Amino acid sequence: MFKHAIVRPPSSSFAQGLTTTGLGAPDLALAQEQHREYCAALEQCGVALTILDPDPQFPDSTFVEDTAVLTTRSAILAHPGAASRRGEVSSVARSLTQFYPSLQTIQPPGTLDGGDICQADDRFFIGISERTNEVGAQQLAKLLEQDSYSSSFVDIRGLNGLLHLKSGIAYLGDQRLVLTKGVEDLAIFDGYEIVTVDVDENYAANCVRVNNYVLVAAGYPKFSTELSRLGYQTIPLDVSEFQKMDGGLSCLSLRY
Ligand code: CIR
Repeated sequence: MFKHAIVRPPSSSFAQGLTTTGLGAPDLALAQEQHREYCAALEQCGVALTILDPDPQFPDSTFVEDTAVLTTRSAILAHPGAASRRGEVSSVARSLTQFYPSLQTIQPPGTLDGGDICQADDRFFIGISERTNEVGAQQLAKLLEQDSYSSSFVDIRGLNGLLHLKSGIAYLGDQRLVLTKGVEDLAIFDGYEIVTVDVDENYAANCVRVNNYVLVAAGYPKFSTELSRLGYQTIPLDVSEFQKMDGGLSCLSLRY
């Protein structure tokens, strides 16, 4: 069960963030409205929100997930792969000190983005990507091992153009993984029940199980119907403006 989440609304500089999508500039007012609905959904799931101030110094800072890896056993600060994002970590760290007695951290030359980390109960899938390098992945695995978690590395470089591992996978609980077509054949996922996302709904793979609900991107009917058929209560959310900036549902919060 998640009790808390940290979020940060998009700031006035949001449109200056990193993006590869070519989907055009985001509409800030609409992004702010979508973010409010996202926050309301998290509250509906039963989590208490810490809402950080928007920070125009860091255009991508609404994607708080990338700044840390949080478990019930410890908090590990990331060292984001994009240099323009490294300054986002300190304000999140300040907020985490209220909840964790100590914070650990990924050290350079290691780089790591939280979006590359997928927890499946006591096991972590760690994506090696354009943002998370082997050194960062090894550091994280070592820290998690101290907390009795196991880790598996998933190299997604060149796979389907995924920015982060969680752009292509999500853990629903109950040994059930959501996977996009590009990653479903990786043997590392053997043993899990797989929910495959059709290529034309790829973006929907970045869904988030939060307590008794699954947050899903609105506009992907096949995937949403499949989740309902499996017995999940879904909350569809329009995140079009965040998608334009290469972000999705999971990136917008740190849940713990
Ligand atoms: C970036 O490129 O870093 C941001 N524009 C998007 C980050 C999305 N985060 C995520 O998928 N965890």
